[in-house]
Amino acid sequence: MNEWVKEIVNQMQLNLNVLAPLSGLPDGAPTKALIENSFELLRAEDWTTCRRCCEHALTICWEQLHHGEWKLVNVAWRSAYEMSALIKVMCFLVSEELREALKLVDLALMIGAQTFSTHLHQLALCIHDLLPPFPAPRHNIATINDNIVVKIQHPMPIVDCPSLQWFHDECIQKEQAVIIKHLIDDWKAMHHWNTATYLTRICGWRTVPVETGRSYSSADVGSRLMVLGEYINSVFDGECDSYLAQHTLFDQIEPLKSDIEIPIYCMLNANDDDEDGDDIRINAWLGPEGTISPLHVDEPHNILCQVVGRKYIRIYHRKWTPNMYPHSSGALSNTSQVDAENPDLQRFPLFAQAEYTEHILSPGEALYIPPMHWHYVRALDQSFSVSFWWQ
Ligand SMILES: O=C(O)CCC(=O)C(=O)O
Repeated sequence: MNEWVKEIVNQMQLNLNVLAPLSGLPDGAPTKALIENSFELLRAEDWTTCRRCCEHALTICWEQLHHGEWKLVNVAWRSAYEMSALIKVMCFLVSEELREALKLVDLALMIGAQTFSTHLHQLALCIHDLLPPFPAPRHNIATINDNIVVKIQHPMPIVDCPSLQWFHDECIQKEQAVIIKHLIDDWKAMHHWNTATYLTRICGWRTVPVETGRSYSSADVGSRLMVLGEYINSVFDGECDSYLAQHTLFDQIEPLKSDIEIPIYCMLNANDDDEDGDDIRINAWLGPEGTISPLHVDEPHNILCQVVGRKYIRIYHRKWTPNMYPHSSGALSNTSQVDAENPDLQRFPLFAQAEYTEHILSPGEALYIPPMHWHYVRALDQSFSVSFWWQ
Protein backbone atom coordinates (compact mmCIF):
# COMPACT_ATOMS: atom_id res chain seq x y z
CA MET A 1 0.00 0.00 0.00
CA ASN A 2 2.83 2.37 0.78
CA GLU A 3 3.83 1.86 -2.85
CA TRP A 4 0.57 3.40 -4.04
CA VAL A 5 0.97 6.30 -1.68
CA LYS A 6 4.44 6.95 -3.09
CA GLU A 7 3.15 6.63 -6.64
CA ILE A 8 0.33 9.10 -6.07
CA VAL A 9 2.56 11.56 -4.25
CA ASN A 10 4.94 11.39 -7.21
CA GLN A 11 2.10 11.98 -9.63
CA MET A 12 0.91 14.97 -7.59
CA GLN A 13 4.42 16.33 -7.53
CA LEU A 14 4.82 15.89 -11.26
CA ASN A 15 1.69 17.90 -11.79
CA LEU A 16 3.38 21.26 -11.55
CA ASN A 17 0.18 23.24 -11.64
CA VAL A 18 -1.16 21.28 -8.69
CA LEU A 19 -1.43 24.33 -6.49
CA ALA A 20 -2.54 26.70 -9.24
CA PRO A 21 -6.28 26.20 -8.67
CA LEU A 22 -5.78 27.35 -5.11
CA SER A 23 -4.70 30.80 -6.24
CA GLY A 24 -8.41 31.68 -6.36
CA LEU A 25 -8.71 31.43 -2.57
CA PRO A 26 -9.37 34.76 -0.83
CA ASP A 27 -6.23 36.66 0.28
CA GLY A 28 -5.31 36.00 3.84
CA ALA A 29 -7.06 32.59 3.97
CA PRO A 30 -4.72 30.20 5.84
CA THR A 31 -5.95 27.27 3.75
CA LYS A 32 -3.39 27.51 0.95
CA ALA A 33 -0.50 27.52 3.45
CA LEU A 34 -2.10 24.61 5.33
CA ILE A 35 -2.37 22.57 2.14
CA GLU A 36 1.18 23.41 1.06
CA ASN A 37 2.43 22.40 4.51
CA SER A 38 0.41 19.17 4.44
CA PHE A 39 1.93 18.35 1.06
CA GLU A 40 5.46 18.95 2.36
CA LEU A 41 4.73 16.83 5.45
CA LEU A 42 3.32 14.12 3.20
CA ARG A 43 6.53 14.08 1.18
CA ALA A 44 8.52 13.97 4.41
CA GLU A 45 6.32 11.05 5.56
CA ASP A 46 5.50 12.88 8.81
CA TRP A 47 2.05 11.30 8.83
CA THR A 48 0.84 12.50 12.22
CA THR A 49 1.51 16.19 11.65
CA CYS A 50 0.41 15.90 8.03
CA ARG A 51 -2.92 14.48 9.12
CA ARG A 52 -3.52 17.26 11.66
CA CYS A 53 -2.61 19.90 9.13
CA CYS A 54 -4.84 18.63 6.31
CA GLU A 55 -7.72 17.99 8.73
CA HIS A 56 -7.57 21.65 9.66
CA ALA A 57 -7.67 22.62 5.96
CA LEU A 58 -10.57 20.21 5.35
CA THR A 59 -12.62 21.72 8.18
CA ILE A 60 -12.19 25.23 6.81
CA CYS A 61 -13.08 24.13 3.26
CA TRP A 62 -16.13 22.15 4.45
CA GLU A 63 -17.49 25.23 6.23
CA GLN A 64 -16.93 27.38 3.16
CA LEU A 65 -18.63 24.82 0.93
CA HIS A 66 -21.65 24.46 3.19
CA HIS A 67 -22.83 27.98 3.55
CA GLY A 68 -24.69 29.78 0.80
CA GLU A 69 -25.86 28.45 -2.51
CA TRP A 70 -23.75 25.61 -3.96
CA LYS A 71 -23.59 27.08 -7.45
CA LEU A 72 -22.24 30.39 -6.10
CA VAL A 73 -19.35 28.76 -4.19
CA ASN A 74 -15.87 29.86 -5.33
CA VAL A 75 -14.50 26.83 -7.20
CA ALA A 76 -11.11 27.33 -5.50
CA TRP A 77 -12.72 26.01 -2.28
CA ARG A 78 -13.67 22.84 -4.13
CA SER A 79 -10.08 22.47 -5.35
CA ALA A 80 -8.79 23.09 -1.84
CA TYR A 81 -11.20 20.48 -0.43
CA GLU A 82 -10.18 17.93 -3.06
CA MET A 83 -6.47 18.49 -2.48
CA SER A 84 -6.71 18.33 1.34
CA ALA A 85 -8.92 15.24 1.07
CA LEU A 86 -6.44 13.49 -1.20
CA ILE A 87 -3.64 14.18 1.26
CA LYS A 88 -5.73 12.89 4.16
CA VAL A 89 -6.62 9.79 2.13
CA MET A 90 -2.86 9.08 1.92
CA CYS A 91 -2.64 9.31 5.73
CA PHE A 92 -5.59 6.91 6.08
CA LEU A 93 -3.96 4.46 3.69
CA VAL A 94 -0.70 4.46 5.56
CA SER A 95 -2.56 3.51 8.74
CA GLU A 96 -4.73 1.03 6.77
CA GLU A 97 -8.02 2.80 7.58
CA LEU A 98 -9.53 1.69 4.29
CA ARG A 99 -13.21 2.47 4.83
CA GLU A 100 -12.44 5.98 6.07
CA ALA A 101 -10.14 6.47 3.08
CA LEU A 102 -12.84 5.34 0.63
CA LYS A 103 -15.49 7.60 2.19
CA LEU A 104 -13.21 10.60 1.82
CA VAL A 105 -12.38 9.64 -1.77
CA ASP A 106 -16.13 9.65 -2.47
CA LEU A 107 -16.66 13.02 -0.82
CA ALA A 108 -13.78 14.42 -2.87
CA LEU A 109 -15.31 12.97 -6.05
CA MET A 110 -18.70 14.45 -5.19
CA ILE A 111 -17.70 17.93 -4.10
CA GLY A 112 -14.15 18.41 -5.34
CA ALA A 113 -13.25 20.44 -8.42
CA GLN A 114 -12.30 17.30 -10.40
CA THR A 115 -8.64 18.30 -10.75
CA PHE A 116 -7.59 14.93 -9.37
CA SER A 117 -10.52 12.80 -10.44
CA THR A 118 -8.30 10.31 -12.28
CA HIS A 119 -6.34 9.64 -9.08
CA LEU A 120 -9.50 9.51 -7.02
CA HIS A 121 -11.18 7.01 -9.36
CA GLN A 122 -8.10 4.79 -9.31
CA LEU A 123 -7.93 4.95 -5.54
CA ALA A 124 -11.62 4.13 -5.19
CA LEU A 125 -11.24 1.01 -7.35
CA CYS A 126 -8.13 -0.23 -5.52
CA ILE A 127 -9.50 0.42 -2.04
CA HIS A 128 -12.85 -1.20 -2.89
CA ASP A 129 -11.02 -4.31 -4.10
CA LEU A 130 -9.08 -4.54 -0.84
CA LEU A 131 -12.22 -4.45 1.31
CA PRO A 132 -14.06 -7.70 2.11
CA PRO A 133 -17.18 -8.65 0.08
CA PHE A 134 -20.17 -6.56 1.15
CA PRO A 135 -22.65 -8.58 3.28
CA ALA A 136 -25.60 -9.89 1.23
CA PRO A 137 -29.21 -8.81 1.92
CA ARG A 138 -31.94 -11.34 2.76
CA HIS A 139 -33.53 -10.74 -0.67
CA ASN A 140 -31.11 -10.70 -3.54
CA ILE A 141 -33.63 -10.03 -6.35
CA ALA A 142 -35.69 -6.84 -6.65
CA THR A 143 -39.38 -7.39 -5.87
CA ILE A 144 -42.24 -6.64 -8.28
CA ASN A 145 -45.63 -5.84 -6.71
CA ASP A 146 -48.00 -7.90 -8.87
CA ASN A 147 -50.94 -6.72 -6.78
CA ILE A 148 -50.61 -3.04 -7.78
CA VAL A 149 -53.00 -2.11 -10.56
CA VAL A 150 -53.04 1.39 -11.99
CA LYS A 151 -55.66 2.14 -14.62
CA ILE A 152 -54.27 4.14 -17.51
CA GLN A 153 -56.90 6.45 -19.04
CA HIS A 154 -54.75 8.80 -21.11
CA PRO A 155 -51.98 6.67 -22.64
CA MET A 156 -48.77 8.14 -23.97
CA PRO A 157 -47.66 7.42 -27.55
CA ILE A 158 -45.27 4.48 -27.83
CA VAL A 159 -42.59 4.04 -30.52
CA ASP A 160 -40.08 1.33 -31.25
CA CYS A 161 -36.56 2.81 -31.32
CA PRO A 162 -37.25 5.39 -34.08
CA SER A 163 -34.69 6.89 -36.47
CA LEU A 164 -32.83 10.03 -35.41
CA GLN A 165 -34.68 12.01 -38.08
CA TRP A 166 -38.08 10.85 -36.85
CA PHE A 167 -37.18 11.56 -33.23
CA HIS A 168 -35.96 15.02 -34.17
CA ASP A 169 -39.04 15.91 -36.25
CA GLU A 170 -41.77 14.28 -34.19
CA CYS A 171 -40.49 14.54 -30.60
CA ILE A 172 -37.94 17.35 -30.30
CA GLN A 173 -39.50 19.75 -32.80
CA LYS A 174 -43.10 19.02 -31.85
CA GLU A 175 -42.33 18.79 -28.11
CA GLN A 176 -43.96 15.41 -27.88
CA ALA A 177 -43.40 13.15 -24.88
CA VAL A 178 -43.07 9.57 -26.05
CA ILE A 179 -42.29 6.09 -24.72
CA ILE A 180 -39.39 4.46 -26.56
CA LYS A 181 -39.21 0.67 -26.59
CA HIS A 182 -36.03 -1.39 -27.07
CA LEU A 183 -33.66 1.54 -26.60
CA ILE A 184 -31.81 -0.01 -23.68
CA ASP A 185 -32.15 -3.73 -24.46
CA ASP A 186 -28.37 -4.08 -24.86
CA TRP A 187 -27.40 -2.38 -21.61
CA LYS A 188 -25.50 -4.68 -19.24
CA ALA A 189 -27.53 -3.01 -16.51
CA MET A 190 -30.66 -4.75 -17.86
CA HIS A 191 -29.14 -8.11 -16.93
CA HIS A 192 -27.48 -7.24 -13.64
CA TRP A 193 -29.04 -4.39 -11.72
CA ASN A 194 -31.95 -6.36 -10.31
CA THR A 195 -29.60 -8.33 -8.06
CA ALA A 196 -28.21 -6.78 -4.91
CA THR A 197 -25.08 -8.93 -4.92
CA TYR A 198 -24.02 -7.62 -8.34
CA LEU A 199 -24.43 -4.01 -7.29
CA THR A 200 -22.76 -4.40 -3.91
CA ARG A 201 -19.85 -6.32 -5.43
CA ILE A 202 -19.08 -3.36 -7.67
CA CYS A 203 -19.82 -0.52 -5.32
CA GLY A 204 -21.10 -1.76 -1.94
CA TRP A 205 -18.55 0.16 0.15
CA ARG A 206 -18.98 3.48 -1.66
CA THR A 207 -20.70 6.47 -0.01
CA VAL A 208 -23.68 8.25 -1.57
CA PRO A 209 -26.19 10.97 -0.60
CA VAL A 210 -29.81 9.92 -0.12
CA GLU A 211 -32.96 12.00 0.28
CA THR A 212 -35.24 11.43 3.26
CA GLY A 213 -38.86 12.54 3.73
CA ARG A 214 -42.02 12.00 1.69
CA SER A 215 -40.71 13.90 -1.34
CA TYR A 216 -38.21 16.65 -2.06
CA SER A 217 -40.92 19.30 -1.78
CA SER A 218 -42.44 18.11 1.50
CA ALA A 219 -41.71 19.80 4.83
CA ASP A 220 -39.96 16.71 6.21
CA VAL A 221 -37.31 16.56 3.44
CA GLY A 222 -33.72 15.94 4.49
CA SER A 223 -30.59 14.24 3.25
CA ARG A 224 -27.84 12.03 4.62
CA LEU A 225 -24.79 10.14 3.46
CA MET A 226 -25.02 6.35 3.37
CA VAL A 227 -22.80 3.43 2.49
CA LEU A 228 -24.28 2.37 -0.86
CA GLY A 229 -24.31 -1.36 0.02
CA GLU A 230 -26.37 -0.67 3.15
CA TYR A 231 -28.73 1.43 1.09
CA ILE A 232 -29.06 -1.22 -1.66
CA ASN A 233 -29.68 -3.97 0.90
CA SER A 234 -32.35 -1.88 2.64
CA VAL A 235 -34.10 -1.34 -0.72
CA PHE A 236 -34.01 -5.05 -1.68
CA ASP A 237 -35.11 -6.10 1.82
CA GLY A 238 -38.08 -3.69 1.68
CA GLU A 239 -36.78 -1.67 4.65
CA CYS A 240 -35.84 1.55 2.96
CA ASP A 241 -37.36 4.96 3.72
CA SER A 242 -35.15 7.17 1.57
CA TYR A 243 -34.42 7.84 -2.11
CA LEU A 244 -31.11 7.97 -3.94
CA ALA A 245 -32.49 10.61 -6.27
CA GLN A 246 -31.02 12.77 -9.02
CA HIS A 247 -27.47 11.81 -8.15
CA THR A 248 -24.61 11.80 -10.69
CA LEU A 249 -23.69 8.31 -9.50
CA PHE A 250 -21.96 7.37 -12.76
CA ASP A 251 -19.49 10.27 -12.56
CA GLN A 252 -18.66 9.08 -9.06
CA ILE A 253 -18.61 5.29 -9.59
CA GLU A 254 -17.03 4.59 -12.97
CA PRO A 255 -17.56 0.79 -13.07
CA LEU A 256 -21.34 1.32 -13.04
CA LYS A 257 -21.08 3.61 -16.06
CA SER A 258 -19.95 0.75 -18.29
CA ASP A 259 -23.34 -0.92 -17.66
CA ILE A 260 -25.22 1.84 -19.51
CA GLU A 261 -24.93 3.72 -22.82
CA ILE A 262 -25.80 7.29 -23.69
CA PRO A 263 -28.84 7.14 -26.01
CA ILE A 264 -28.02 8.33 -29.51
CA TYR A 265 -30.94 10.80 -29.39
CA CYS A 266 -29.01 12.88 -26.82
CA MET A 267 -26.85 14.07 -29.75
CA LEU A 268 -29.80 15.96 -31.19
CA ASN A 269 -29.90 19.62 -30.40
CA ALA A 270 -26.88 19.14 -28.14
CA ASN A 271 -24.21 21.78 -27.83
CA ASP A 272 -22.11 21.56 -31.04
CA ASP A 273 -18.81 21.66 -29.09
CA ASP A 274 -19.82 18.68 -27.03
CA GLU A 275 -18.22 15.84 -28.94
CA ASP A 276 -17.55 13.61 -25.95
CA GLY A 277 -20.93 13.97 -24.31
CA ASP A 278 -19.58 15.93 -21.34
CA ASP A 279 -22.61 18.17 -21.26
CA ILE A 280 -25.00 15.28 -20.81
CA ARG A 281 -25.89 14.98 -17.16
CA ILE A 282 -26.61 11.38 -16.17
CA ASN A 283 -28.59 10.92 -12.96
CA ALA A 284 -29.35 7.75 -11.02
CA TRP A 285 -32.70 7.21 -9.30
CA LEU A 286 -32.60 4.16 -7.01
CA GLY A 287 -35.21 3.57 -4.36
CA PRO A 288 -37.97 1.54 -2.77
CA GLU A 289 -41.58 1.23 -3.89
CA GLY A 290 -43.53 4.44 -3.24
CA THR A 291 -40.91 7.13 -3.91
CA ILE A 292 -42.53 10.24 -5.31
CA SER A 293 -41.06 12.94 -7.49
CA PRO A 294 -43.69 15.67 -7.29
CA LEU A 295 -44.98 17.43 -10.39
CA HIS A 296 -42.11 19.59 -11.67
CA VAL A 297 -40.29 20.85 -14.76
CA ASP A 298 -36.64 20.71 -15.81
CA GLU A 299 -34.97 22.90 -18.42
CA PRO A 300 -33.04 20.20 -20.32
CA HIS A 301 -34.36 17.52 -22.66
CA ASN A 302 -34.66 14.28 -20.73
CA ILE A 303 -34.65 10.58 -21.58
CA LEU A 304 -35.62 8.64 -18.47
CA CYS A 305 -34.67 4.95 -18.79
CA GLN A 306 -36.24 2.32 -16.57
CA VAL A 307 -33.93 -0.57 -15.67
CA VAL A 308 -35.51 -2.20 -12.60
CA GLY A 309 -39.13 -2.06 -11.39
CA ARG A 310 -42.00 0.11 -12.66
CA LYS A 311 -42.90 3.77 -12.26
CA TYR A 312 -46.25 5.49 -12.77
CA ILE A 313 -45.63 8.67 -14.76
CA ARG A 314 -47.78 11.61 -15.77
CA ILE A 315 -46.82 14.33 -18.20
CA TYR A 316 -48.51 17.71 -18.66
CA HIS A 317 -47.49 19.78 -21.69
CA ARG A 318 -45.76 23.05 -20.80
CA LYS A 319 -48.73 24.98 -22.21
CA TRP A 320 -50.51 24.04 -18.95
CA THR A 321 -47.98 25.94 -16.79
CA PRO A 322 -50.58 28.58 -15.78
CA ASN A 323 -52.66 25.75 -14.24
CA MET A 324 -49.79 24.24 -12.21
CA TYR A 325 -49.48 26.57 -9.18
CA PRO A 326 -45.68 26.38 -8.75
CA HIS A 327 -44.17 27.19 -5.36
CA SER A 328 -43.03 30.79 -5.14
CA SER A 329 -39.69 30.16 -3.41
CA GLY A 330 -36.43 29.92 -5.42
CA ALA A 331 -35.42 26.28 -5.05
CA LEU A 332 -38.97 24.96 -5.54
CA SER A 333 -40.13 27.40 -8.19
CA ASN A 334 -39.95 24.55 -10.78
CA THR A 335 -42.29 22.41 -8.64
CA SER A 336 -46.11 22.44 -8.47
CA GLN A 337 -47.86 22.70 -5.10
CA VAL A 338 -50.50 20.31 -6.42
CA ASP A 339 -50.44 16.63 -5.46
CA ALA A 340 -50.97 15.27 -9.01
CA GLU A 341 -52.77 12.07 -7.93
CA ASN A 342 -54.86 13.72 -5.17
CA PRO A 343 -55.31 17.36 -6.16
CA ASP A 344 -56.97 19.79 -3.75
CA LEU A 345 -59.25 21.44 -6.31
CA GLN A 346 -60.61 23.95 -3.80
CA ARG A 347 -57.12 25.43 -3.48
CA PHE A 348 -55.99 24.73 -7.03
CA PRO A 349 -59.16 24.90 -9.21
CA LEU A 350 -57.41 25.50 -12.56
CA PHE A 351 -55.52 22.23 -12.20
CA ALA A 352 -58.70 20.33 -13.10
CA GLN A 353 -58.59 21.72 -16.66
CA ALA A 354 -55.02 20.56 -17.39
CA GLU A 355 -54.80 17.55 -19.70
CA TYR A 356 -52.18 14.89 -19.26
CA THR A 357 -50.85 11.62 -20.62
CA GLU A 358 -49.76 8.76 -18.38
CA HIS A 359 -47.84 5.52 -18.54
CA ILE A 360 -46.46 2.76 -16.38
CA LEU A 361 -42.78 2.87 -17.30
CA SER A 362 -41.56 -0.73 -17.15
CA PRO A 363 -38.09 -2.28 -17.27
CA GLY A 364 -36.51 -1.78 -20.69
CA GLU A 365 -38.63 1.28 -21.56
CA ALA A 366 -37.47 4.86 -21.91
CA LEU A 367 -39.48 8.08 -21.77
CA TYR A 368 -38.59 11.27 -23.62
CA ILE A 369 -39.67 14.36 -21.66
CA PRO A 370 -39.41 17.65 -23.60
CA PRO A 371 -37.93 20.68 -21.80
CA MET A 372 -40.25 22.41 -19.28
CA HIS A 373 -42.94 19.72 -19.52
CA TRP A 374 -44.43 18.94 -16.14
CA HIS A 375 -43.79 15.41 -14.90
CA TYR A 376 -44.86 13.43 -11.85
CA VAL A 377 -43.31 10.07 -10.96
CA ARG A 378 -44.30 7.42 -8.38
CA ALA A 379 -42.40 4.13 -8.04
CA LEU A 380 -44.70 1.10 -8.04
CA ASP A 381 -41.85 -1.31 -7.21
CA GLN A 382 -38.30 -1.23 -5.98
CA SER A 383 -36.81 0.69 -8.81
CA PHE A 384 -33.62 1.79 -10.55
CA SER A 385 -33.81 4.38 -13.35
CA VAL A 386 -31.27 6.48 -15.22
CA SER A 387 -32.03 9.88 -16.71
CA PHE A 388 -30.06 11.68 -19.40
CA TRP A 389 -30.43 15.46 -19.43
CA TRP A 390 -29.09 17.53 -22.29
CA GLN A 391 -29.59 21.09 -23.50
O1 LIG B 1 -37.78 8.98 -11.40
C1 LIG B 1 -38.06 9.92 -10.67
O2 LIG B 1 -38.43 9.79 -9.48
C2 LIG B 1 -38.01 11.33 -11.22
C3 LIG B 1 -37.31 11.46 -12.53
C4 LIG B 1 -37.24 12.90 -12.96
O3 LIG B 1 -37.89 13.75 -12.44
C5 LIG B 1 -36.35 13.28 -14.04
O4 LIG B 1 -35.71 12.41 -14.66
O5 LIG B 1 -36.27 14.49 -14.30
